[in-house]
This record gives sequence, structure tokens and C-alpha cells, in this order.
Amino acid sequence: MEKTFIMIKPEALKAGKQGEIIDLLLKNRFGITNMKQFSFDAARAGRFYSMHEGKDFFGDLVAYITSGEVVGLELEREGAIKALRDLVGATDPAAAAIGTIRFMYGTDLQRNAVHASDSPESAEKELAIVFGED
Ligand code: FUP
Repeated sequence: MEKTFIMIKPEALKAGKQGEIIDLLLKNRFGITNMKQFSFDAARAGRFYSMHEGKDFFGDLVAYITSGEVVGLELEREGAIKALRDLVGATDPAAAAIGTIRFMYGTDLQRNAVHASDSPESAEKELAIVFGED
């Protein structure tokens, strides 16, 4: 079965929404095969978001993701990567479809509640950074 990665971002955690978000994952038939609450340091955040290095929002993105604890989950399901992206919704919560996680829990483009892997390569890389490093 396909694996993917989701991360509940700092503002959603501070608002106490992690339980509701995990409940939605289970209701949508994702299996949870690993889960961890942790804080990024700047070096690990830079590796995690390396595809955005050089973009104007990169510094703000790293500052934001290191601003508080996050919860990372390894998920398993048939077609997990696409199914999760559908459940998560568009990057900007203002554009996210009704019923999606970002529609319900996102605040703005940066504080959009969750991150979800967008390809098998991203999932493998992100799972290794979060669960493979100590
Ligand atoms: P997504 O794959 O939907 O998480 O979106 P992207 O990979 O395009 O963006 C990664 C993160 O960068 C988003 F979660 C929010 C942030 N971002 C900004 O803060 N400003 C931008 O202009 C674009 C993205």
C-alpha cells in the first residue's frame, strides 16, 4: 500500500485541532503507521523545504515552521498521496474547497494548517527527514 506524509503545522497545534485533524484522517480510511510530535530546528526545516530555497517566502516559511511544535504522521492507504492531497485542499485556505482540511482549519497562505507530500519522491524524502533522523 502507498505511504505518504502529513504534518500538522504550529498554528493548528496551538489551536488544539490535532485531534480533529487526525480523526478526519481515520474517517477517510488512512492508516497511521508512525506519528511524532517534535520541533524543527532551522537546519532540518531547510532540508525539509529545500525545493523552495531561493524563493522570496523561504525565510518566512522556515521561521514559521520552527516557531512551534508540529505533529508528523506516516500514513498508508490505496492511492494515499492523491487521496491526501484531495482531503487537504488548495495551498491557500481562501481557495480550498469546502470540506477540505485547509478550508476548515487554515488561516492564510502561510498558516494553512497542514503540509502533505505531493509526490512519491517528496513522501520518501519527507518521511526520511522526519522519522529517519534522530
Ligand atoms: P503545498 O504543496 O500545497 O503545501 O504548497 P507549496 O509547496 O507551493 O508551498 C509550501 C508552503 O509554502 C505552503 F504551505 C505555504 C508556503 N507558501 C508561502 O508562504 N507563500 C507562498 O507564496 C507560497 C507558499
